[in-house]
Amino acid sequence: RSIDAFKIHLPQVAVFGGLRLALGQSYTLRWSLAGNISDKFDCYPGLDASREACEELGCVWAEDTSNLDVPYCYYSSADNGYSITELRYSASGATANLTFDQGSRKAFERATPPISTLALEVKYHSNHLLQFKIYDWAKPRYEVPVPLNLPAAPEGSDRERLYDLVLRRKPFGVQVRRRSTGTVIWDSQLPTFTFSDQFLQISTRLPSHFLYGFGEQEHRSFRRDLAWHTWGMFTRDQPPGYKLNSYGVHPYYMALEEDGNAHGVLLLNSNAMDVTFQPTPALTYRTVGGILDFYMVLGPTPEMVVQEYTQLVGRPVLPPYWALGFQLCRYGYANDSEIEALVEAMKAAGIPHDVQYSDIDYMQRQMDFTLSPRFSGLPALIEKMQREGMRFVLILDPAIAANDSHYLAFERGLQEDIFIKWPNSSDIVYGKVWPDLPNVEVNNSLDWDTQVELYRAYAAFPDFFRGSTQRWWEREITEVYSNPRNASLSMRFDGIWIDMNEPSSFVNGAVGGCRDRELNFPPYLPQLGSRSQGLSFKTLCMEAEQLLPDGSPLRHYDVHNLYGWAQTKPTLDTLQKLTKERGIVVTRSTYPSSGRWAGHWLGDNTAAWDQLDKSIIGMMDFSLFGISYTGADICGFFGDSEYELCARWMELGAFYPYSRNHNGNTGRRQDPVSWNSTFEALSRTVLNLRYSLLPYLYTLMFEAHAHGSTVVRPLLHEFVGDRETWDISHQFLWGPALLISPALEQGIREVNAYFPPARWYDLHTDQDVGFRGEFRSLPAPLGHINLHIRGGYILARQGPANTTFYSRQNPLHLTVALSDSLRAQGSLYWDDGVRIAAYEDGVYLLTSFTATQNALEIRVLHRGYVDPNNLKFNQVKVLGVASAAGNVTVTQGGQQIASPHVVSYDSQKQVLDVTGLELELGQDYKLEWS
Ligand code: MIG
Repeated sequence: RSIDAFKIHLPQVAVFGGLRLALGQSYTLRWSLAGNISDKFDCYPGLDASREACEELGCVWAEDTSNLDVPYCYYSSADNGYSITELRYSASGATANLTFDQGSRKAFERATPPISTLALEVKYHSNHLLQFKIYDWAKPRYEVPVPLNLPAAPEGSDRERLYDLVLRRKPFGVQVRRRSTGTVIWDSQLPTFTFSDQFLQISTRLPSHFLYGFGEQEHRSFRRDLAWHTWGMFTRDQPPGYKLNSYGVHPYYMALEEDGNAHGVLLLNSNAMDVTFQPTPALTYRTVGGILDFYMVLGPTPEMVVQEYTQLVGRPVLPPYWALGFQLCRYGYANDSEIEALVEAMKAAGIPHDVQYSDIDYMQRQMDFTLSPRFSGLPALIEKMQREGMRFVLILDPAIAANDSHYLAFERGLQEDIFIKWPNSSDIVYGKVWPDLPNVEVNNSLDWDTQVELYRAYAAFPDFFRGSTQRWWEREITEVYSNPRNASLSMRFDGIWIDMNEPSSFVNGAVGGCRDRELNFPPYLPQLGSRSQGLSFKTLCMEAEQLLPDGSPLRHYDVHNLYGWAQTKPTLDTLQKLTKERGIVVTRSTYPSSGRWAGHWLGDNTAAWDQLDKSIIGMMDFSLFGISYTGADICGFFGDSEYELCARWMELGAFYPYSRNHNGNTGRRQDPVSWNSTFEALSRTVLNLRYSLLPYLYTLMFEAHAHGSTVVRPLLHEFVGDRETWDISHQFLWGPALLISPALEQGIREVNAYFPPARWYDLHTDQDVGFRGEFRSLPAPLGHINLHIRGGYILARQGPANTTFYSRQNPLHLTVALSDSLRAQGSLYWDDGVRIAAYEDGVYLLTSFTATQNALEIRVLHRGYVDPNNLKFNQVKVLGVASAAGNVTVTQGGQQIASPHVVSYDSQKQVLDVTGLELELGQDYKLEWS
């Protein structure tokens, strides 16, 4: 029944009277908001609307000059023209038909006729996972060929499901409620819903204003701003910039409900799309093809949402241990001697340096699988570095030069029919990327388009969906690793960096242009920028044809967003086959599930202060997407870095999981040995600190891989009960236990940091900070990054060294940070650092640590690996011990053992420090003190 609200004299209070709700009965109250501008759904998105055009669509025109972002043209009624027929519920979901009432065409439906009958399928996959899918009832349409891990048969039970589904018949809508609270987390019964061949639109009301995720886009705060913004999603070679859609696509969000429960929603669609946020709160997806295939996970905690999402799309790869070391790269090294000199200088300065790269400079005319004469010493240099414990990563681009008559990679690609062609044609779609024509002298002073025209070769694009392409790719890479024609050219790389795989092209569409207007300029062009170029801006024509392994054709239009995704797994497979080690692939373009095989750097940022906090937000976004090995180019890619900026960036970058200083080819040098000795010292200090924490970081990487937890962890993931954390963008955690509060602005020597409600210890001084649940200004002189350990946790640490090859042989130690209740726990995952599938094969060691105020227990949970270096814990430091402690005894299996150690207690710091211990890794121990 419905009642009216009446307003009393208090502003913004609605009172509902005369209710008569009987105690002991359940009710839901729902009320409508009259004339609320935030309730307007845009009826004329992305175009230049006018009153006439709007009214012709059957919508309402109202110019709102108070806020230019509010749509002028909006839907006037709730109807969307679709209604449910043939509804059938089953124990594990529902099916229905959606029928369109041709009489009710409005808005986009006038231009693009809606499909008259749609099929709706709802599946309760498990207690926390729900799928609903809307597609053409009569005719198969393109569906995303990315495999998800779905239970073969529905799991869980009706009784324990976290959600309830309500289907609204007319107008059609899906509502999902969290059963425990009644909160409606999804409600698409809205006028926007429509489904035509090239325009699919669906909106949902959101349960709160706390929305996170969607990518890859630069945005200003971790929490998305719902004040009328539209964000495009289409993979593009687009350096980070506000509101621009960059390299990858993740149509995935996490939302918090008002009570802190969290859920995640994936739209499995790979067409060009955009999403509009509005303060209703609501959002609207608009995509130009495919179907609407939604997956919802119900947490209920933010961390569980990531675990459930990565269970669905696949868990993040476990990088080799060395990949957690510091890495150096630049575009524009002149020759191998320059790299060698850099490596020597880093060594001489004693700055940790595990991984060195070469960018496309090593190639001849920027052609894959070739070696420039300027880099003829590279094969030997790589091996020399490896003998010293370092690792080397090479870059590869997808586009293959097509103008050389004797370029093997192209010839063999032709033979094996691997390149993307025009539809129904045997002609290759040629673009242009980096490969240069033979016999040209490049004049860099010419403008870009002229250079592309004069110097760049035609380039063909391998279609990584095909089995033939995967085999070709493997063979070409193998011949770089072991050159069958000249063994001395073999380059024994340890990792592969795949760039330009959006795919990027320097001509729009193809040399000579595209042919199919409908596909390159669909009736609705998502808000991606560069309207005049349509979808083929900086990439291939949308009509270009790709093939699935079974030979069925796909339009680039549908699979554009999957180009980098399709290249990633074959690259990792090849790398592992060659090196027989885990290795790393770092990819620029990603899609849901890319994290299973690769890490991601955040692309061509600029050497500017505003990029520091953007990198934190970017990494936190990718944590939600299940890609945990991430980081930005430290000190900035474009432009000249500057001393203080680069110094602060080294401090922050030391806490990127993927810690690489990478530079564009025009800026000044920015590696740690390019400044002065103070800079070197600062880099050394912060990287040594990073290295000392690598056992903890590696354990987090393992947990992400095994259980899907996050590594770079937003504060709200640990403290969702504290609403202050829902808005924190400038600090992050490593796992549950280490709070990182970097300095992000020029000239500042203090950082205003938030301390969530827990006990916190300064990592540098071991002291309890003595405050919580508030912002505090902390000293942050240059060279100092604020780091705090959370009470209740134990960090495994290890002495640093110039490379992880050596640091892995150093003694281990434990930092035990006691909680308020004087307890702490932690764990250490350890394996040989490189073995493929070490965890899956059980060839690892997992040790747990549990402490109280007078005891520490070290217990091996899984003993599948024995470290050859005879590693020992030689120090245990306990923070927060309030009264004098001493008299340490060590027992094993209940028997006290003689064990060397020295005890000290600092009453001012409240730290018990036990040194000189010799506790073997892989053994159980109990330490007790009085
Ligand atoms: O068109 O390989 O993002 O890291 O240094 C630029 C040269 C191509 C873009 C990558 C960047 C890399 C650069 N590449």
